[in-house]
Amino acid sequence: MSAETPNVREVKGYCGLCIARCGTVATLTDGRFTRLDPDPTHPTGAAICAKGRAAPELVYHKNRLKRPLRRTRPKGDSDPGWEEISWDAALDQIAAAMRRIAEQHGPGAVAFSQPSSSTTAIADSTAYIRRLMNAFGTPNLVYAFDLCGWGRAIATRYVFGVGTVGVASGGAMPDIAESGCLILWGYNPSFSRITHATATVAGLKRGMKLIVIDPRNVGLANKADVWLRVRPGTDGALALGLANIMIERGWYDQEFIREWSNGPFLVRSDTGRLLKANELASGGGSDQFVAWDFLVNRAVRYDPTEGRYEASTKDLALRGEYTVATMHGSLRCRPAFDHYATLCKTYSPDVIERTCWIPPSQLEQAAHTIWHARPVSYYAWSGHEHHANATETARAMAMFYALTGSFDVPGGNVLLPAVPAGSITGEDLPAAKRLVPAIGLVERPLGPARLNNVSARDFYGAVLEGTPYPVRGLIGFGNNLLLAQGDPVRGRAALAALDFYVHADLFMTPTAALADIVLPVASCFEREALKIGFEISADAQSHVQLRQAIVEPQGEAHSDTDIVFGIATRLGLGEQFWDGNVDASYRQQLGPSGITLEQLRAEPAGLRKPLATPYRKHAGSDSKGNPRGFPTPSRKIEFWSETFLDHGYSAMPDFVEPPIGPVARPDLAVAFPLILTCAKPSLFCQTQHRALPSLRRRALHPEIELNPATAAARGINNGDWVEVRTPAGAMRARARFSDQLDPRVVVGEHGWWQGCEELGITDSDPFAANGTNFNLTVDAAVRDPVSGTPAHRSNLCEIRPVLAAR
Ligand SMILES: Nc1nc2c(c(=O)[nH]1)N[C@H]1C(S)=C(S)[C@@H](COP(=O)(O)OP(=O)(O)OC[C@H]3O[C@@H](n4cnc5c(=O)[nH]c(N)nc54)[C@H](O)[C@@H]3O)O[C@H]1N2
Ligand SMILES: Nc1nc2c(c(=O)[nH]1)N[C@H]1C(S)=C(S)[C@@H](COP(=O)(O)OP(=O)(O)OC[C@H]3O[C@@H](n4cnc5c(=O)[nH]c(N)nc54)[C@H](O)[C@@H]3O)O[C@H]1N2
Ligand code: SF4
Ligand SMILES: [Mo]
Repeated sequence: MSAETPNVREVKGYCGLCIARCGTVATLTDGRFTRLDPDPTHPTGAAICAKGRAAPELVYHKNRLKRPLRRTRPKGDSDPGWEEISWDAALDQIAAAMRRIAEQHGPGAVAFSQPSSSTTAIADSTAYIRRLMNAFGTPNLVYAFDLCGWGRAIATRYVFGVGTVGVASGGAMPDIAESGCLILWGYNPSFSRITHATATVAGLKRGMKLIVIDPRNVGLANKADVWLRVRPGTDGALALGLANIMIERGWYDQEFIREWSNGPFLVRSDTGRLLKANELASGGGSDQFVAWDFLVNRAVRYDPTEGRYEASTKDLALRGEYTVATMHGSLRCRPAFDHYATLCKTYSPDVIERTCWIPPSQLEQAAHTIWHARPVSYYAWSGHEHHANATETARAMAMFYALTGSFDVPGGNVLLPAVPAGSITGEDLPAAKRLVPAIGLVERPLGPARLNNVSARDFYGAVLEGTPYPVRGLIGFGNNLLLAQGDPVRGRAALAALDFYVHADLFMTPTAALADIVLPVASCFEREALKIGFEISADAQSHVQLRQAIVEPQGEAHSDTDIVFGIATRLGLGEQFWDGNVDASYRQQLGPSGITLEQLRAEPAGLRKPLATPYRKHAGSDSKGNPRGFPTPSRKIEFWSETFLDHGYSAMPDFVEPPIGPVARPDLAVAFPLILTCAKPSLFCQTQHRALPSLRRRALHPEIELNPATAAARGINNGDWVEVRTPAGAMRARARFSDQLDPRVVVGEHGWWQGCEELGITDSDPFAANGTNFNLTVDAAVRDPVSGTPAHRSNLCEIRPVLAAR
């Protein structure tokens, strides 16, 4: 080839930078990664975003970490005195520190951390990180799960037994292609998951109805049939209010509720607990529930082990009050659904108008559209997940959704099929059977700690106060705690107080800067990864791909997977890590699929393993010939949760006002009259990517969106720097006017700290009130009682103009 003709090569793969995982074609020019484009033949390859297009800038950025570094000066010193060390030395020191801490305090005193896989490529390695934790013997994984995943994927399990959204956890995804009506609830896929946005636009073209529930008119809101401009933090009330209209109008699938929910179960009016069959005068099992047949006026027993009633379900009462003959005499009882309907009734349209700031006509229009345009699907994300009432909001949404009867039908939220795959997370390893309870489990037994996930605040408590037991070490795979979480000052103190902290990342961040050892990580374009299923549809789920490394890692960077294997080997756990052979781990995962590693290597674009989608799987039979039902204690969708009651929570998801809000704290609202919420930017992922000039040029500084009238009352012009102050702290941002926003609400952005040298912007101090760290304004002590989710949204604030940023 002559010097003038560049050697151009294209490599198919997918972009790992965010949850969309877009199918891509990378161009290499003379061996250098120069472009990323969509791969239209890929199930997620219709388009890519600006961040994806900036991938070469990310890969070759001069601030990338390139060699392992060791701190030589004390934490707290403004200069850490980073010294380059070899990988061997780094891994030896990590293993030695882990052993030392485990000997002194037990392996649970070594916590791990990772970033969210929705905002990074850590999904390449999460199963290996979990396996290392299980092999070593610690349950404590610190990450933003309480803020991201809990609401949509786990809280809803207390209703459906499965997540209603988020297939990664086996949840039911919106089948947008077949939906009659889609609800985007506090979710803006135009910015955050373009694969869902393109599917929505295609749906709108064929006449699908769209409901957007968001304080902002953003993304697809202006194309929606109904845009509900909800007051931040009141989505739980809205879900109950929508359900109220649907129940009042008879717009709900009674047959489905009767057959597949625990709505018919009788609740004793004296104790407020579900009536059990062994309490009946006619007798029955202590684990059996009781419903009422209103035609023949008698109690009907239900056996959850078989998932069957003793008689036909067609006349089971959902409403009303009945007198039941029991061992203790006559008892008044009402079906659980009657309790739910009564709760919903307290959220009448005028209450919703006062609570959520949504006019009755719009509420009615939304309920009407939802019922008449079935099948309905929905996806709810950060808009409802970042509040101190996230769990009950998610449950209320799930119950409202159950009314539509669209669960697991074509066009509803569907439990998509998956290519069979082997698990490698290592729950069966010897040390995994002896784990101490994860931090936070005792305080919140139904929360994320149940799945061995630890919130930042609880982790800080374990380090600083030794509660519930001391944590002395942190093995960090990314995660930018000090920018992503509230209480950054306390977080800094906790990280500095650790006996040992290693952090693996692409860039030096304020969080990484507190580590003893920093490891350079290869970006997803510099490493291989296996992905089985692409989540958004049955077709996407059938796609299996071994993503190739497009270029060599920068400097001495390694993949997170290699780092896990390196640590495991040094700890003497190599045998539990396929003797260090990553390929063998791929083979174990692929085993049940029938696809071989060789086939995948030969086909970088990926392979399809065609999958059929059975619907209404709850109506199918289990191995004993019983109706499969739902994986809840009652095998039914639970409108009434005895599990919640047993743990001191309410059986039904009543709405609780945001703890720092105008209704709960009118005293604070005097000095802080505005409601502060936030949203993700389209050009960056969370706290990342501000150093990439092509992106930063388009968004130089954080913004705070506010109504022009709100600004005028405070002498603020569009573009002015302002101070945003809450009872917890302050930050600065530039005013951006939006006349569609309620004048009582302002919307900020988090994640700003990183400079961009090419544009002359320096890093900002994440701990200074005149800096740009939104999470200084968050009081992380304000938390959801079930999940510990801190209220990053629906805070109170005041805004005033300031002369300059800093
Ligand atoms: N106020 C406010 N706070 C929020 C949110 C909000 O909307 N508002 N959002 C919340 C949500 S939803 C989430 S998920 C969290 C996110 O918080 P985190 O999960 O901490 O995610 P990021 O802040 O994006 O930081 C990711 C870090 O991982 C690094 N990284 C990227 N890719 C890799 C990789 O492949 N390997 C390794 N080892 N490191 C990598 C990045 O360089 C970066 O330092 O923040 C939460 N905090
Ligand atoms: N470009 C980009 N893509 C991303 C990310 C990113 O940072 N940037 N992060 C990834 C991650 S980890 C996540 S979690 C997802 C998040 O994806 P989304 O959930 O779409 O993220 P947000 O923009 O934080 O929140 C969605 C909407 O909630 C609205 N909102 C704010 N408060 C409320 C409220 O009280 N109620 C309701 N109903 N709505 C409210 C906001 O105005 C916003 O439009 O995106 C993923 N993809
Ligand atoms: S939306 Fe952008 S960042 Fe996310 S996977 Fe697609 S191209 Fe990558
Ligand atoms: Mo997230």
